[in-house]
Amino acid sequence: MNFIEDLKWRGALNQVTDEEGLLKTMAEGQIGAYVGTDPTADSLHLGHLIPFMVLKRFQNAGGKAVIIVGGATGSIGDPRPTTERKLLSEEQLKRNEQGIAAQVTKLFGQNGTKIVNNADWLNTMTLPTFLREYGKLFSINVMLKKDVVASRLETGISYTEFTYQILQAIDFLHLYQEENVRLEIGGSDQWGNITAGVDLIHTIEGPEAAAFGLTIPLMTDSTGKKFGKSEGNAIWLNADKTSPYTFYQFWYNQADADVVKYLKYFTFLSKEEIEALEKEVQENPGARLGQKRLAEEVTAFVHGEKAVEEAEALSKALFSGDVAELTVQQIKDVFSGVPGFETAKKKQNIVDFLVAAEIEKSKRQAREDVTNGAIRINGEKVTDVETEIDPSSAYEGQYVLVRRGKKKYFLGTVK
Ligand code: 545
Repeated sequence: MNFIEDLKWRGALNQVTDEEGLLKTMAEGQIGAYVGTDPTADSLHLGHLIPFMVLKRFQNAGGKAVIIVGGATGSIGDPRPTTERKLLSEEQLKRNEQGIAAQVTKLFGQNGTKIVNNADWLNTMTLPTFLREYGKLFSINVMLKKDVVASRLETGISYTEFTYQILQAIDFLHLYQEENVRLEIGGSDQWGNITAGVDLIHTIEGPEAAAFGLTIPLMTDSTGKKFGKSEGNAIWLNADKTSPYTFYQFWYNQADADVVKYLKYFTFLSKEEIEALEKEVQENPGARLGQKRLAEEVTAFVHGEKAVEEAEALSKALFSGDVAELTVQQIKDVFSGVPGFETAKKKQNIVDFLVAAEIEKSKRQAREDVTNGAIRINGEKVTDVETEIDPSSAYEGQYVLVRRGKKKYFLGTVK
């Protein structure tokens, strides 16, 4: 399968400006492709990962990968379909730039990937140059027809955001001229900006110039919901914002109906490997082999092999109830974002404690669960209803971890 056929099979191709031309150009010799990202946050999340994965596939197919961190474009703001953005402060931009650059460096390693900042050529351009050399080549009539701009004509759009597409187009031209970049890749929301670049290159370099654009569809899950959130929170690529354990679990918990789709889209496994997993999922869904492989592959890509081992060890500990040795950091990672309860430092009777924490609805139910051996405190089974528990006896006195039944954990913060 060639690059495009592979993307189609993976469901990762939305639009491409000239499929035949692109494949022909790729066959003629090594070319570059680029993905741009604006430093509007200090970390990427899963929604942003997709074009980078396609860029990686392009690299694996023999191409050269170039990434723009948009110091200049980020200071302007790509118009959203709804409302005007707030300008970011210089400080914020710098901080975000560093975060994003570190992340893409980690994803791509040093193997020939070029990471550049468009501030290097856009911030030094004078206004007359901009207007004479580029502005003159853009038709307002065409610019107004771009989807995002059109959708903002009702609600309003500033001159600044309206101009954004020209900046992104200049970037493509710059990389075309300086880095042999022939293809720009982005999510489907980037089609208007990408085609602005292709058009600019054709105007300046001639209609036959080999410049192409490719977009990727927005991912949805089997219920039609926007993909990439867990309990309403975005899944970030930065380990300080979403722990590798939470990241791993996010993938592990995907539905059978989605897992093959995600294996195609988010891993570098081959068609044969994915088809074998598909069979496994159909024949033995309970084993969750597809989900396990998905979690391992994506976690390894984003956080490294070691993070996979740690996430799996932690999952095992939680599953078996063997939690006494967990560190405070591991507890924070596992339970961040999960509702918990607060408890006082003082010793408490187990039954009263369970009811006060709202783990049990009534004292009667609490007694029954304790007697039946369904309750564990910090990994240890408590079966005597007269037990006095000391909430600050483990985890540096900060937490008490309760398990009810086989799976359900509750985290108490000791106040
Ligand atoms: C800038 C200069 C270029 C080419 C592209 C750009 C950025 C582009 C854009 N892209 C999005 C983005 O989001 C912010 C990231 C937060 C840290 O705005 N104009 O920068 C997203 N992009 C990835 C995908 C996207 C897109 O990073 O393309 O479609 C999301 O999946 O929205 O010369």
